[in-house]
Amino acid sequence: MKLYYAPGTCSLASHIVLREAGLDFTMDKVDIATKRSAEGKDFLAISPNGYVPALEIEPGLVLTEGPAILQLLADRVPGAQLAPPSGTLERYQLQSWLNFITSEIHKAFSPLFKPQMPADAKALFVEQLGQRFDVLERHLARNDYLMGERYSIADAYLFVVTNWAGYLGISLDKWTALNGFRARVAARPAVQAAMAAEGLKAA
Ligand SMILES: N[C@@H](CCC(=O)N[C@@H](CS)C(=O)NCC(=O)O)C(=O)O
Repeated sequence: MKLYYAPGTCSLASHIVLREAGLDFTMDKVDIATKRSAEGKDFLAISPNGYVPALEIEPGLVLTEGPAILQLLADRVPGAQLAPPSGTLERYQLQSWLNFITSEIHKAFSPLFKPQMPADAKALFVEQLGQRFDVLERHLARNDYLMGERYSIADAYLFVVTNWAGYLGISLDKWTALNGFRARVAARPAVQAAMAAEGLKAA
């Protein structure tokens, strides 16, 4: 399998899970501005939306969309217990979290990286993020991880998107349970190895 990635972006969640699951993989770094990969590929021919992550499962077979990739990776190695089995209520709960992260958090952060976005629009997204963090805070005050006691692919994804607060100068200090969660995830060897491989500072 080959992961198309850009350092520190949402593709880091897939990278972490590849390592957590102990899968064999290679990586090709994508320049998301030019849509060229380090191996010289035209990324738009691989992933028509031009965004990472994209997972080449085998030559010519590519899966896009982070939450789908994360679930495929978890399902490839059931023994790693990174996602409950398909068809169970727990699996739907995991999908609920993945959807919450992707639509309510990931995509509220995205406009904050755009220089052309007006400051007052950015302030609205920061306010919305704060409301979502309040809900996460209450959940993580009672649970070590999103799914309760067991770490899952949703935790890797939440860790990655909340990491962006640091890049943007948004303080997470008031959300102490969220910070405790982030520290637990940051301490995982797979997370540290993935971040180091992408040239990122430890969270
Ligand atoms: N819906 C996609 C969104 C992926 C996405 O937003 N990727 C960002 C990095 S976090 C990206 O590659 N942006 C570059 C672009 O859109 O041109 C997913 O969930 O996988």
